Amino acid sequence: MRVDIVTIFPEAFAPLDLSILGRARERGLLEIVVWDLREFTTDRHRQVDDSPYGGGAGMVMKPEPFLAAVDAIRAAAPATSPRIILTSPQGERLTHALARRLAGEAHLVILCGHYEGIDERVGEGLAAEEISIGDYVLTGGELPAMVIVDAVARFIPGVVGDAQSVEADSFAEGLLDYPQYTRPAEFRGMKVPEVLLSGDHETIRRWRRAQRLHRTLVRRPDLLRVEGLSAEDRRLLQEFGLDIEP
Ligand code: 9D3
Repeated sequence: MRVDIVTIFPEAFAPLDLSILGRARERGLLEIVVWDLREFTTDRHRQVDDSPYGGGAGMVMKPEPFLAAVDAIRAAAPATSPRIILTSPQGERLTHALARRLAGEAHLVILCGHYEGIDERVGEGLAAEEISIGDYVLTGGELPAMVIVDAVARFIPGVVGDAQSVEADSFAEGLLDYPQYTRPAEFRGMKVPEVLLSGDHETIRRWRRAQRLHRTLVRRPDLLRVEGLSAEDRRLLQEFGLDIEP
């Protein structure tokens, strides 16, 4: 997959050189090109923003540099027809499902918003889709762009070592993860649950599922389907003393 990112802060994307994404890029599974929006201005002051028509506080990002940047990206990758994404607090919320759909594309272009936002005609002229990463206010679209790349890249075959872990991921199944422990068996008076030391793999499997159900009921009931739990899941919670009122 190829991802082009257009931003006024190209240096903010250094984290994409590290860790799992850095390795995916080295291995050619993921190509990321970061473009400096200011390079696509034509005026002496390299101005990327201007005051809003109709008045009001703050500045709005001008349309021309974004369109010129996308023209340059299309010229650099003429074989693909990229899906164009605008980072925006007004966008569709990024979810596991949306990330997986985006991972099916050969080419994404992400335009990072700043200030009060981007001139509306950018999205219109490019038939772009707007994406938000959640209901909290950030200072710009750079972190959202990196979050989108990270969430999408995990679905590219080979990026995450264990392909099974991608599909078993908590949000794929609509359940949170069970608690994890490693050595030592006792740490500052806190013991690893006995069942995990038992070597009884079937009981461990059922304990872990009960933990996942319990945590999801308590912390994220919104993740559970309207029908609620199956009778079998209820029995599992009871077995480990984790049942809660429906
Ligand atoms: C929604 C608030 N806006 C109304 C006055 C102003 C505004 C605040 C913050 C406009 C842009 C921003 C910068 N945020 C993003 O560009 C952004 C974002 C976010 O703030 N939260 C979650 N996802 C995203 S994607 C882009």
